[in-house]
Amino acid sequence: MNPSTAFGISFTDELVRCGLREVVLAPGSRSTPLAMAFAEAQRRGLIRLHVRIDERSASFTALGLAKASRLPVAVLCTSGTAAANFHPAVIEADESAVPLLLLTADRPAEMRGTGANQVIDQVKLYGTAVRWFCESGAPQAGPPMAGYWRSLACQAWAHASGQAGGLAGPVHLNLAFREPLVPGGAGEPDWPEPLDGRPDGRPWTSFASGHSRRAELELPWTERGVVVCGDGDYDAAALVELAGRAGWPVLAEPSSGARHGPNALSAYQYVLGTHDFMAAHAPDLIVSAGRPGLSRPQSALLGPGQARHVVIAQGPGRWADPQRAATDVAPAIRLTAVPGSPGARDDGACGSWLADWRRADDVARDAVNAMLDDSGTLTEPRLARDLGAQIPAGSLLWTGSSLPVRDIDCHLVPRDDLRILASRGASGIDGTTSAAIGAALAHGGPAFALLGDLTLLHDAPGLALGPGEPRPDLCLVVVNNDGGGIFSTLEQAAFPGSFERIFGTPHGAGLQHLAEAFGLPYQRLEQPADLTKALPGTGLRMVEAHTDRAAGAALRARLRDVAARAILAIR
Ligand SMILES: Cc1ncc(C[n+]2csc(CCOP(=O)(O)OP(=O)(O)O)c2C)c(N)n1
Ligand SMILES: [Mg+2]
Repeated sequence: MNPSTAFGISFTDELVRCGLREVVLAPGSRSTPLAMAFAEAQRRGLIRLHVRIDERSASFTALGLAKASRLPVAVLCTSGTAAANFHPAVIEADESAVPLLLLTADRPAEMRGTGANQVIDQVKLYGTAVRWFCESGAPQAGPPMAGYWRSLACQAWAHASGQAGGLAGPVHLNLAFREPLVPGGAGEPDWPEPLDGRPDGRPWTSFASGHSRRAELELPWTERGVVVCGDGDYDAAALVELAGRAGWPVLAEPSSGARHGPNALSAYQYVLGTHDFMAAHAPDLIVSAGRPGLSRPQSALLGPGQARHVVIAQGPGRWADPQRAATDVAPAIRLTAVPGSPGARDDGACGSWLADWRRADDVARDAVNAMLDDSGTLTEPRLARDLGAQIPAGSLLWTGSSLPVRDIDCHLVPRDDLRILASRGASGIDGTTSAAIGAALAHGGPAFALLGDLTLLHDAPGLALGPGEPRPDLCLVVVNNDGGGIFSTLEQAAFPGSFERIFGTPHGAGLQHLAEAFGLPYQRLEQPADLTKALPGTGLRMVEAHTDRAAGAALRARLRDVAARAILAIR
């Protein structure tokens, strides 16, 4: 057996022992030893292998798989610019703490800097975006290597998964291979040492986890508290429970996993945007978690003010406080002196605080719904609302950056039977098709994605699934407003001379042709009622709705206005 093959077999076996179940690869020659080992592992039913043409799509597919499964996913590519195409997904994985094993094949040291074909500097290619980097060195026969390769796999797994004690995230192994890259057959000498791992299928290194007790911040109860939940994979249930005990409203972004329970509001963005209500309902205490970042009123709430602002850390060394307004950062909270609980001071404090927020939320939602229903036309906010309400229990919903995630945020009625994900770490519009496909593949139930047209086009290669590839049950619902609708809601829209070309970026692409090119079933929505008929189905499919950017911006302004008036009319 040659060294490259020996490495591929033992490294793959060790990753499987660690728990690896999903691998994505893009084709190339230098990565052959691992590609062949992964294909063999798939043949033996140990892993599921996904093959993509484009490394950027491959890495975002891995991101989606890892995000939905909460397990490290390996993604393999060849040397050269192939490796650079992983970078956007690496950044998103870093920012949103998604465990990825980035396996970039490379030429051995003696070929670097020589002008050899497809050689670039891949050492620490992703800079500080990875939890750990290792330049493995080309496999060779002796000194004994099996222990090194197996230990390396475990080390990478531990850093990616967070078992090494840090925050989960991406890990980069730059793997040099010398030829021969393929198994040599019978003529090759036997490998000089046993390649076996530990007995009983155990990993080479096991990591004890759960030994560090999380310090809790003791927080005395106050009536005027709010819980703000941003994007992220954290203990949302604990925050929902905290808000329930404390009598605080939950202002939860869709991808926080916290928009459920009786205190979760659905139209909170409208409430936050209503100045007079907020002036009368300034909280004394804000507890925020995850990465909030969907609107200016939400940023204003989290900005400097009089409130005590406790930020729940996303993990070791990571918390979100873009306004630098946090008064405390803590891994968890223990609420004390809650009225009605043993030992609490009973000063009859349970007043109208939560009721006021709920009432404002109710009237805002009713006013907005009435306006959306009255027009009878298929608008972006209505589509988002109806999609969020109509998809079946147990569905996964991937929300694209830009207006889709915001429209869902403004109109999603709390549900505890949905899993909502988004790439909100770096909030790119890149890789979204692939990330949604990856997440749908891991979800194992019906999946839907709400995407803008530019977002879909940005990752059109992600639609290219070869004939032998695992296919997701995913309905891509594309809001086609022929460009970046979000810019029509920003100050840039006031500069009509250049706006359309440099911000609006119309493309005129016929998405039905794109669907056809990739062999996807396609439906066009003409009116709101069409959505119900378009959602059922299996496999990867596309549903498109044509909307208008400027009209959408005007409608959103009218919705804010009608919601604010309804809130201010409360007696
Ligand atoms: C990779 C990347 N490039 C550029 C941006 C800036 N950006 C934010 S939203 C947006 C437009 C998105 O358009 P579309 O997907 O059609 O959604 P819409 O705004 O119409 O809802 C752009 C270009 C980004 N977030 N990520
Ligand atoms: Mg658009």
